[in-house]
Amino acid sequence: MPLIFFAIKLMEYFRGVFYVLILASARNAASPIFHLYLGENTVQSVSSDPVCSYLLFTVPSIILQQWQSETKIISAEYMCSLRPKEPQISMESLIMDRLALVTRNTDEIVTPEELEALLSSDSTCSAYVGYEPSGKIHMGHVLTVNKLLDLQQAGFKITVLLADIHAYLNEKGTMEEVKKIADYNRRCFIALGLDEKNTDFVLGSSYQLEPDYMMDVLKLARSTTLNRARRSMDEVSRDAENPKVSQMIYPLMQALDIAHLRVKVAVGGIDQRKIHMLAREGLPELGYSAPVCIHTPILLGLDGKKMSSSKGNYISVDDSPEDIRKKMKGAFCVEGEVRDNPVLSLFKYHIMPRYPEIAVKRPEKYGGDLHYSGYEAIEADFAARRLHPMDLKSAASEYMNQILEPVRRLMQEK
Ligand code: STL
Repeated sequence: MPLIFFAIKLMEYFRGVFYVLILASARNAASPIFHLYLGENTVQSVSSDPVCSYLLFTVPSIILQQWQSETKIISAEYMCSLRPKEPQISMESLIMDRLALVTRNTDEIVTPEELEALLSSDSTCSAYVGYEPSGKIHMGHVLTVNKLLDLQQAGFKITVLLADIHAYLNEKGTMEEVKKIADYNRRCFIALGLDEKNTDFVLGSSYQLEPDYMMDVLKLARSTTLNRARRSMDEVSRDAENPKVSQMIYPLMQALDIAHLRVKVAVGGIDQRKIHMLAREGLPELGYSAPVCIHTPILLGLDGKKMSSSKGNYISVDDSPEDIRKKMKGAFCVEGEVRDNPVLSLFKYHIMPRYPEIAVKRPEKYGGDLHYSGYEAIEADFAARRLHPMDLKSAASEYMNQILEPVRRLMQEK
C-alpha cells in the first residue's frame, strides 16, 4: 500500500516538474513570474529565481503534507524542515500579484481603482496598444511591448493595432507604404515575445472605413471642441504648428478604436494621455464605456535628448551587436547622475524585468564583478559612484545584445 502511494505521489511530483518546465519554455523571457500548477486546485506564483528551490523543497513538501493528512505518520520536526518557502497564494493575493505585474514600470494608471475592480471582476480583461507602422522599431516601442507581455502574463487578451490610417493621417507615408511596414512590425512584435496565437494583430484599415465606425467618428466630432482635439495632439502630431484637419480626425479615431476593438484597457506612452482623456470623456456620451488607461514613460534617446529617427539616437531591434556597442559607448551617462540617464533606463525598463540577476563585469583591479538582483541596487551604487559609467555601459551593451539576439535571428528566418 505505501509503495503504491509513493508511486502515485512520485508521478504527481514529476507532473509538477513537467508543468514548470512547460511553463518555463512557453513563457517569454520578459517576466520573471511563473505560475505553477500542482494537483487540481493549487496555483502558485513564483519568480524564476526560486524555481529550483521550489522544485527541491516546496513540491515534495506539498506531497508530504498530503501524505501526512492521509497517513498521519510524518513527524512534525520533519515537516518543519520541509516547510514551503513560498506561501500558497490565496485568490486575493493572486489578484495582488497580477496588479503588481500590470502596474510595474508605469508612469500613470487612470484610474487605479478601476483597474483593481477590473482585475477582481469575473469578466475577461482585454487591452490594446496602437502603433503607427514604423520602419524602425526601437526600445521606446519595446517598452509598451514589455507592458503587453506583462498583461498577457496576467491573463489579459491582447490586441495590437497596426494603425495604418493613423500613420497616413500623420503624414508618415502613402497608404501602400505604411501597410507594407505594418507587416514588418507585426513580425518584430512576435519576435519580441508576444504570443502569436494569443495576440490579435489588427490592421486599422480593416475596420476603420466601415460605415458604423465612420458614423461614430462624425458623432464624436459633434461633441468634441476643436480646441480639445487640437490640444490632445500636442505630443503626437508631426506638424503641431500648422495642423491639418486630418490631425483633428486622428484623436477621434484613436478614441473610437478602444470601443470598436472592444478592449477595456488602453495602453500607451504618457504622450498619449490627452487623447486617452478625450476618449474617457467622449466614449460614454456615445454609449460606450470609458477605458482604463495605462501609461508607460517615454524613454530618452541615448544622448539624453528626445528620440529622433533623423539623429538615430536610439537602439533599434535590428541593430547589429557592433552598432549597439558603438551607440552605448557614446551614450550620455554622467558619473553619479541618476536623473535622465538613458543607460540606467535600459536597466530599469528592459534588462531587469527580463533577468532576475545580472552581473556587471569588472577587472579585479577595480574590485571585480558586481551582482545585482534588482534595479534599485544598481541605481544606488551608481549614485554613490561605486559603479562607473564605463562598466555600466558595457554591461548594458552585453545584455541588450542578449535580449535582441533572438529577435535578429527570428527576423532573418522569415
Ligand atoms: C505616434 C507616437 C506614439 C504613439 C502613437 C503614434 C500611437 C498611435 C495610435 C493610433 C491609433 C490608436 C492608438 C494609438 O488606436 O508614441 O506617432
